[in-house]
Amino acid sequence: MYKLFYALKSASMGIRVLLEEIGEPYELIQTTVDMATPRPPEQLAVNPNGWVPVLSWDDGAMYECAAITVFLCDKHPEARLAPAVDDPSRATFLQTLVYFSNSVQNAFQLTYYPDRFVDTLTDEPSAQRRGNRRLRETWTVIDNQISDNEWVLGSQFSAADIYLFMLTTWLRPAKGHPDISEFPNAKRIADKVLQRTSVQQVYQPWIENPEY
Ligand SMILES: N[C@@H](CCC(=O)N[C@@H](CS)C(=O)NCC(=O)O)C(=O)O
Repeated sequence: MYKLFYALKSASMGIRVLLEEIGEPYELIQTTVDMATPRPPEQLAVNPNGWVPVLSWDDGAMYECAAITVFLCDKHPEARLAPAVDDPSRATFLQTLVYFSNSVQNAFQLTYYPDRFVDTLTDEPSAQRRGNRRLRETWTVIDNQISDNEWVLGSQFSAADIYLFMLTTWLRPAKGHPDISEFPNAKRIADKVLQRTSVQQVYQPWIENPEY
C-alpha cells in the first residue's frame, strides 16, 4: 500500500491525482509546507530537505515529483498514464516532466521562497520580480510547445497533463504571476484535466476557493 506525505496546495496533490487514476489503495499522511512547523520524522528520513511529495510503499520510498510521476506510471502501465519506453512520444514525456520540475517549478520557488535564492531580506523582492518574469518565460515555452495539440503529447492523454494542471493552480496574479489566460494552449489542457473525476475529488478545496 502506498503512503503519500500530503499537504494542501503542494505538489503532493498531483501525485494523489495519479494514485486516484491508478486506482491502487493509498494512505495520506498529513504534513505541512509551513516553514515554522516541524515535519514528521518519517518524512525527513526519506527526504531530509523537508519538502513534499514523499511517497513510500512496502519496501521503498522516494521524493521528487517528476521522478515519482515516472515511477508510478511505469509501475502501473495499465493506467495508461505514460508512453511506453519504446513509444516515440516517450522523449517529450520525459523532457516535459523534467522541464516542469527544474524550470517552471524553479520559477515558482523564486516567488514563493525568495530567501532560498538571495542573501538578504532587502534582495527578496528583486528575486520575486525575477521569478514572476521567469514564470512568464517558462510558461510561454510550454504554451508554444503545446501549440494546437489536444494534450501535451498530442492525441495521447498522460500524467504530463495532470502535472501541467497542478502547476496552473499555483499561478497567483495577485502575487504578480502571469494569469493562465496568457497561455491559452496550456489553459485549454488544464480546463479539460479539471473535468476528470480524480481531479474534481482531489482539488475540491481549490475548486471551491482558488485562493485557498
Ligand atoms: N523539486 C521538488 C520540489 C518540491 C517542493 O518544492 N515542494 C513544496 C511544496 S509544492 C514544499 O514542500 N515546500 C516546503 C519546503 O520546501 O519546505 C519536487 O518537485 O518534488
